[in-house]
Amino acid sequence: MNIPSQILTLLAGIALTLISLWYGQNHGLMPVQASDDAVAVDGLFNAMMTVSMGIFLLVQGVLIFSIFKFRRRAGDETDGPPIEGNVLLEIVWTAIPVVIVLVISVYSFDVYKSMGGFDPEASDDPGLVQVAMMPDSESNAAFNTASDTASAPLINAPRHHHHHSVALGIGASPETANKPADVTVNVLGMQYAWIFSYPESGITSGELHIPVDKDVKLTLKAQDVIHAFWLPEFRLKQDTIPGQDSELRFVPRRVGDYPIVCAELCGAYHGGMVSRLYVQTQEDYDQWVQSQVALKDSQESAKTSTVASLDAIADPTPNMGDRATTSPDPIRQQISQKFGIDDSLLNQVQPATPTTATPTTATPATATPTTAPLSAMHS
Ligand SMILES: [Cu+2]
Repeated sequence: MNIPSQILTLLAGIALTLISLWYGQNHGLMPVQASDDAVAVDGLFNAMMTVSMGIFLLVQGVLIFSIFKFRRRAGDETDGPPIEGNVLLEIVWTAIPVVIVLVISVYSFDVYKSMGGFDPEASDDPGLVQVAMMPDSESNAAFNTASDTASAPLINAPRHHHHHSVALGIGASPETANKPADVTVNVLGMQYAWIFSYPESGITSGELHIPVDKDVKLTLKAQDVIHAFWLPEFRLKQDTIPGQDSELRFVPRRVGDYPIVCAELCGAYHGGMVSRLYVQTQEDYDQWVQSQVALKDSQESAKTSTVASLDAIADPTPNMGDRATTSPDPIRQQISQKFGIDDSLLNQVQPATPTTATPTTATPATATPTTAPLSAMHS
């Protein structure tokens, strides 16, 4: 049975297409999709993988086929035929990549737009900014004399409209445009940590918690050098730049915890600049916020008592008369006199025994931590 070469070529083309289409969907190179942005980005990535696989198989297939088909036979000492150029072939293999690149550019533009990359809040109109940044003296003067006076306000107008800090990054998607985000978190990148603060509840955390299926806006700042806030499972990455805010706005779609990575070599411990993102149900998220608020309150009261204790220790006016009256314990009185330690300090280390203590000194430091050392000092 002799199959014509056209049929064989057609079959090879069909096989190549099917393998490429399958591989484009099953390459397994991406982590889970935790946001709508991830689905959109993966669509683009899979399309590029499909095309790449097709080209790879075509080129390698022709190469391997030629190695066998056109190999030197035994006893053949002749030169190959002198082939010089083929205009049609040149046109075809230039046109195909041009079409591929154009399609991918339009597709990627569309994906970027759907993610919110062209949100006016997030990425400002660069044309207006450039005009506003032109040097006053020469360029504007030249521009003004060359054009009619009506166009002059157009040049100067952007300067007044861009006093607010211009954000970079992924902003509101076309669906969420003109709507405030459900949750806003301020992200501060520093050598070598991410700090997350929640303006609504006033809490600060080293890990990021957000509720699932909610429109989340992260405002990104950098304290020292450029970092990059990268959420691989969300297909989102944005530089944080000192002095210029950037933004990431997205909707988490999958409950779970995910790595947060710094993707900009920012110093010696850049590799350790990792944190976790917890996407939680609304109930779990609310519970976490409440626990953090409670933690913050308890930390603040502890801080206050520590400050009061430190104030008492730092008080530079020990009084001999007071010491005698507030220190009836003879042993402590001896220590106090011998080493010149104020008795109120000894009181903190070892409260006076109940039998000998007077009411003013017997107040245990733990009962009312904010006032006990002070009252002992000033009694
Ligand atoms: Cu970093």
